Amino acid sequence: MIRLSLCADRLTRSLADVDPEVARIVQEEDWRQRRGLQLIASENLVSAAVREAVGSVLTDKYAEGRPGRRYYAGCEFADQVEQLAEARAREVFDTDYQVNVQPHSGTSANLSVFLAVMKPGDRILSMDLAMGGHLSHGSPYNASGKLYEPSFYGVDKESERIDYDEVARIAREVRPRILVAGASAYPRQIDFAPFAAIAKEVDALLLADMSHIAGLVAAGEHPSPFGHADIVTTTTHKTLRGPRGGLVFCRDAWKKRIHSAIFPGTQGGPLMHQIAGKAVALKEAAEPAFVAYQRQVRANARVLAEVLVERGYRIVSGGTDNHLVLVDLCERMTGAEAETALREHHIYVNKNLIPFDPLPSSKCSGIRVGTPAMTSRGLDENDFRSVANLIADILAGESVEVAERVGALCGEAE
Ligand code: DSN
Repeated sequence: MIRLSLCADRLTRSLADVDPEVARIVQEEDWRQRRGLQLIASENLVSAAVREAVGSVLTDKYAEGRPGRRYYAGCEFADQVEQLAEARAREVFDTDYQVNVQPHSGTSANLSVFLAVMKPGDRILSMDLAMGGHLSHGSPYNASGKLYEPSFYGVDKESERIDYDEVARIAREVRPRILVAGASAYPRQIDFAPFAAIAKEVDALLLADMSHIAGLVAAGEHPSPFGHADIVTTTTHKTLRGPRGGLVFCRDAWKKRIHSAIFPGTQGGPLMHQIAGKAVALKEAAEPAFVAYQRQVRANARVLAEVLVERGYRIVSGGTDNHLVLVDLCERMTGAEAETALREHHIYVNKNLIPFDPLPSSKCSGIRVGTPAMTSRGLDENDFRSVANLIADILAGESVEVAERVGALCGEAE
């Protein structure tokens, strides 16, 4: 029958066959990722298994609601995969907190938390975006800063680390409803115990946004916020090495409000294919190889910082405890110029403000360099020594054999 064969055709024809234009773009992005050094600290490379789950038929299913209590029929497999993701999330982070695996992103996870526990106009105290914080923690450009009243703490001018006494001083003054511990460009360990003590003293809730460090936390390579924070949010696609998305964990008392703030509060139907990918990534994160991977991520970041110091750059806070290095370009060029120069040689970093940066965010005095993605490709400390020297050579305008050296590192990574 013509009708049937047309249907079958639509369901089975390949992307390259149906849409060569998009197929080409995907292929070129695949090539760009393989032939370059991916050093953007918030990026990583998922496994083929995660990609298979994300590209599965689960994308077709509407499953509004929670497992076992959906608004649509036919959710038995959606329930299974979501319950699996929830159980694995608790196991990976060794926690009995409640979890919701439906947030589409870290920002939507944070917005749902704010909706759950605050009224418009309530106060948030978080790290200043210009000091390493995140847009969704009260930036005036984000809904979190438009609906709520934000105040910010920064880092100490000398140590360029969080000064917990200063956080406490501001918290006493501001009396926030929520204190946020979490950053997107902070190379040092975050100590959740003093944050919890401050929150308790001023009667605030502590939200730990561990998006950048979730993989390190899962592997025991960074202290855990569980047991300290009332609510923990994370993205799944950074050091955790899953598909794009978010998770929210909370103590029992906040369970009902958090679930309903995610759906129907801020989202409609969950992305079941993404949730399947999260489940796979969380299984991978429970394997011993994941611990070895996270140790290598940190070791690589340390070498990167050391060599850049040898090459005359200043590293914000003097080093790194995690997966990223914040490089002060010491006025030799702006972060924007460095980003462009490196990109021309297939090395991808992002311009970044450094603490107390005199330049605007369109220029920046620094770059942020991260090790998760290239460590996923198999690079070790020796390779990262070469990566750091390559970066320094390019920024110094020495382009001798740069293409070959980048190519060798990418080949190394195959
Ligand atoms: N955009 C991410 C980062 O680069 O850190 C945070 O959402």
